[in-house]
Amino acid sequence: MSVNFDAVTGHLSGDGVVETVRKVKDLAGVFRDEAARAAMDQEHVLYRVEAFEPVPEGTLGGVGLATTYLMPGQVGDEYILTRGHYHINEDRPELEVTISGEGYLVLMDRDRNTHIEAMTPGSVHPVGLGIAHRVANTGTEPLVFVSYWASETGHDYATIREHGFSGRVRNLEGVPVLVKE
Ligand code: PAN
Ligand code: ZN
Repeated sequence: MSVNFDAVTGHLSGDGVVETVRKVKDLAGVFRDEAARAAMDQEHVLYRVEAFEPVPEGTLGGVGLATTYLMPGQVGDEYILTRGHYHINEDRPELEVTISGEGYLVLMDRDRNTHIEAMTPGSVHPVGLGIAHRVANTGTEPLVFVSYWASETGHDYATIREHGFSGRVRNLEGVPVLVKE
């Protein structure tokens, strides 16, 4: 079984690649300014993910690979971002590789300490054990990055949906800043 990965664009293609589209309507409650999100075109696409998982999620035996295309822009003064998650198996790490664009990887440990790492073309970011992760696009072009994780990892979205991150990447007078909450 194989698929094709375009190392220049990040595009994954072939049988077995699954595309997921996340629109404004899918990210209710994710941004600090929910009223601003609610006032936007609900069909506007915030990000797309092309994923290749050679074995079903949650089972042993494969490495997942996904390209995320995160759109530029803001909701209120907060940069457009991915929902973010912990891994269900806390002893499973991840790797993020930036293809193009610019932004920040937002990392939060179980004690809710949050920090950011700048993502620029070619930057490689290990996501350590038990670390929630999301990405914010602070540039003017799509931020494209590739993620790798073990198939048995599993994704926990509920914890972040309920508690969020302890910091948000916001545009303060033209400068992206991690603002602690
Ligand atoms: C990534 C993410 C992708 C979309 O492939 O799943 O960037 O973000 P959300 O899944 O938080 O909506 C990854 O972290 N995989 O484990
Ligand atoms: Zn992940």
